[in-house]
Amino acid sequence: MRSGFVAVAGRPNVGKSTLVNALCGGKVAIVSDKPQTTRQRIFGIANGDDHQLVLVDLPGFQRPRDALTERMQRTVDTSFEDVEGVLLVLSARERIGAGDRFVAHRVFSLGVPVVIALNKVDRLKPGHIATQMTTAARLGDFHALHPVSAKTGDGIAELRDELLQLLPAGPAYFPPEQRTNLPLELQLAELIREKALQLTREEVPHAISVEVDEVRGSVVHASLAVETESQKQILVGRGGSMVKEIGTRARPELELLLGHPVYLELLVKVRPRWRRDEATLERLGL
Ligand SMILES: Nc1nc2c(ncn2[C@@H]2O[C@H](COP(=O)(O)OP(=O)(O)OP(=O)(O)O)[C@@H](O)[C@H]2O)c(=O)[nH]1
Ligand SMILES: [Mg+2]
Repeated sequence: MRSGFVAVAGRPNVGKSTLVNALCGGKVAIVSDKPQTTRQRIFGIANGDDHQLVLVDLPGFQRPRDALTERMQRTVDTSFEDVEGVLLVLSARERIGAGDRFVAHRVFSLGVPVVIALNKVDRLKPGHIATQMTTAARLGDFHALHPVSAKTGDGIAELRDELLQLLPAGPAYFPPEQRTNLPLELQLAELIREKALQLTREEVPHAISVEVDEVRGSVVHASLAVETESQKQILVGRGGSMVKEIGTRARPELELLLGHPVYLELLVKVRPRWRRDEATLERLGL
């Protein structure tokens, strides 16, 4: 049996969570086209007959602006201990630049193997991919470099095999049926937040937090908090249309996770400056 942890690092929005889901063969982390989607450390546990690979999905590297983003960056900074390697994720769709070099500088100094995933190569011309691979290769003394598409699955099996090679002999840290470390209520809250992120833009996605207040039988009570009255109006939508749509999109995924039909009750409220409130952040598990 081989087992161990591999941290997943990179700038916001490069596709770390999509990649973790693809490598685990199932959804453990929520995904959106907005940066700073992932706010906490999420394990994606990939089991095989003779291995257990625990991918540690992380927030993107960022310069903290408030208590929330400070906590997010602290999570990143403290998650590189006791890992067998780091998966450094880059987006092939964007210029590999200063932000990536900043992350690279940090992960290449850890003294563990760094595997680079050049993600989002789908629909890119081979010549462009080759150029991006050359740039990526200059980031540091990498162990391996894989062009992949977390979206189409291209290159994922090869990347997974590469990561398995990093694992030493060891026990399974989690029971085989466990997919992630997040408690069930946090998983439910995250799925709801994902739908809210998909449907909002500009500053609104960053101001949303979701808490599951109660799961009683088939009824799930959850509240979405934003920071201002105008954000609340956006999230509620005309005649409640927005919050209704969030519920419609979230419900099938909650049902899949819980394994039974769900009646979802969503409440939208204003919690001024929650991103600066340590007690609230603590309660949200951030
Ligand atoms: N075309 C394409 N898009 C991708 C691919 N992987 C991820 N994406 C998209 O990139 C966006 C960001 O994906 P995430 O997985 O949330 O990115 P992340 O790095 O976890 O982002 P943060 O948690 O905010 O740091 C989403 O819109 C994904 O659908 C890919 O291989 N190809
Ligand atoms: Mg993420």
